[in-house]
Amino acid sequence: MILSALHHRIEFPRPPVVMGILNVTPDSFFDGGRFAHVEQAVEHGLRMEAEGAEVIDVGGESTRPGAADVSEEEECSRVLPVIAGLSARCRAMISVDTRKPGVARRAIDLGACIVNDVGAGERCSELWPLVAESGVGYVLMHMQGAPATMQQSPRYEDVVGQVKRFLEVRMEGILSAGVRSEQVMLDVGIGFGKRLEHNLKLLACLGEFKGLGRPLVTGLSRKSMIGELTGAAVENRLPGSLAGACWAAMSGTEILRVHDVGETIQALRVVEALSRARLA
Ligand code: HH2
Repeated sequence: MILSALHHRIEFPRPPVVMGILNVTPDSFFDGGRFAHVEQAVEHGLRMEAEGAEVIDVGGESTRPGAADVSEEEECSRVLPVIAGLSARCRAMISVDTRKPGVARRAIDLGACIVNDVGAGERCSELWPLVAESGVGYVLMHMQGAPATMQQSPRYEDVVGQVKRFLEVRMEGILSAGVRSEQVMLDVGIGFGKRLEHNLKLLACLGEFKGLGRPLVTGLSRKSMIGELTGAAVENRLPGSLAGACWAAMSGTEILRVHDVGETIQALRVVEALSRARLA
């Protein structure tokens, strides 16, 4: 399976790609406000690259439950200088975590080669043609509802079946908008309009999404499901995040979206060595 994002090409199977999270927001649930200055943010991106991140995911709008919308101009003013600074200095792929076609377009002009669309294709009529014409990679993530209200009463009859069907239908839409399947990654959207039981079921059944034939992105780093399971506050959720990352890797996730790059890579190395030893 090939992932193609502008001039980058990754061939799977191989050990998971680590996508380092770089939020330049005042209010992200873990790193909000930590990288308020462009230089600090760029340095953090370079640090994650040095630790082994192959993708740096730059976000300018928090999508934590209850988060307020941010205007396009505000989002651009947060992410674009950081993307420009990173593209001048880092070799990792730069991803822009945005739901807005206008932000995505300007980020691509400055060197972003992946659009991470947690909006689940809600603005697909503008976003998908942009992805098709530019050749960037595209993460299609499932979300029920919108960040402001998504955790109020998420409901599913069959969460795995419904999320799978959603991703299948959206994949068809993407392809008919002219995007090549090699550009697409899929994400079940842990925590986006889902209760703990839904998140657990999706993670337990990640293998069922392998049949969709595209690389899976999984993001559970420090999320509230870990707090619900352990009682740990967000700053103490690294052990739970590492356990979740190892589980996702063993279930076949190709790309892991994490805050703690060096620690995750160390954990993944152990999983990889054990998987190899089992086959030897
Ligand atoms: N989770 C968050 C943001 N973007 N993108 C993908 N593809 N998958 C995810 O699970 C995902 C995502 C939320 O986490 P974070 O960026 O750390 O927080 P916030 O939304 O508060 O900025």
